[in-house]
Amino acid sequence: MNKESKIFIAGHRGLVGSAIVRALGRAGYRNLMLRTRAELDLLDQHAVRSFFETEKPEYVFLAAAKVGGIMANNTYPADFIRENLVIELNVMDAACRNGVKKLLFLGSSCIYPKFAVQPISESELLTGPLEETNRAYAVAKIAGIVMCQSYNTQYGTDFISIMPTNLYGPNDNFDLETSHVLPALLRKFHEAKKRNDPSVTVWGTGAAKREFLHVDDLADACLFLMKKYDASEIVNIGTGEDLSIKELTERVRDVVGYAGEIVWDTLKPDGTPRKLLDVSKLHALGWHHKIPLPEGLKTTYEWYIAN
Ligand code: GFB
Repeated sequence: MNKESKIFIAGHRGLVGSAIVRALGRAGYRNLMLRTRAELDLLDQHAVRSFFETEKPEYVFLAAAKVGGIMANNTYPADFIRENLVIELNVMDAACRNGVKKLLFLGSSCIYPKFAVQPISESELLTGPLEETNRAYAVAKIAGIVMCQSYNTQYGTDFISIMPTNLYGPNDNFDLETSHVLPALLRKFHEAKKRNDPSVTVWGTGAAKREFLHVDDLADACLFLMKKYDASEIVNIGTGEDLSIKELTERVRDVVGYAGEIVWDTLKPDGTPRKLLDVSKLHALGWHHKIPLPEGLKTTYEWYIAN
């Protein structure tokens, strides 16, 4: 991949895609191909094929996906499996037919079994039952991994799959019903502080543990692996450290500066008890994350206020 290569970032307005665009821009890549949903509907096979035939991208970052937090996944499983399968099928098949040199597919840590051995190494894939709240999404992402591997085997493509842990940062979804926990907490505490609410309600028991990676670190890892990695085996991307939702909640409360109470809504699901990724393969390849959680929380809160 050189500075003039034609690089298509599918999903460039989302949390991950927008971070990849920033990282490519910083690194001097000048030939980025960006299409909004109105310009190119990735669910439309004909449109995707004709885009690849006409524009001939050389490299593809497949960051487009139907994503959401625990409640969105649990409430709209049909949308999650359908849209993700269709996007993967349309983009990967068109990439193969049109000689794309390399494609990077974004998976998710939720592909691993609910009770996977911690920290979760790549070899845990397909060794046990999935977490129920995001089974549909996970199955679609697993299908994406197997598609990459199958196209590599049968057609000699260079499609790589990476599995990021829970992500956060600028351009996240801050909708209280459909977002992930970290943006939801920033917004809940911010609004409660402004309204002088006596308490903030947080979902679940707070006992679940999660690992959080700033999306600018993820984007950096994506560029690194696009250049350095070309095997079919999946690679975990994370920090190697996790904390409980209770600890995260207290940290967010402190960053926002909210003085009221925290109330736990235990009727809401906790989801997977723990999903800490084993990042030894990534470290052995030579990549480490740089943004510590306290710093990432602070800058993401600043971004939220400004935007
Ligand atoms: O971030 P989250 O929705 O995703 O929830 P998952 C993480 C934990 O935070 C759960 C708790 O234990 C939630 O119950 N939580 C507490 C909250 N308060 C809130 C809140 O206000 N909003 C949200 N959303 N959670 C998703 C998967 O699982 O993670 C996706 O459903 C994907 O498929 C993504 O893999 C990375 O980590 O549980």
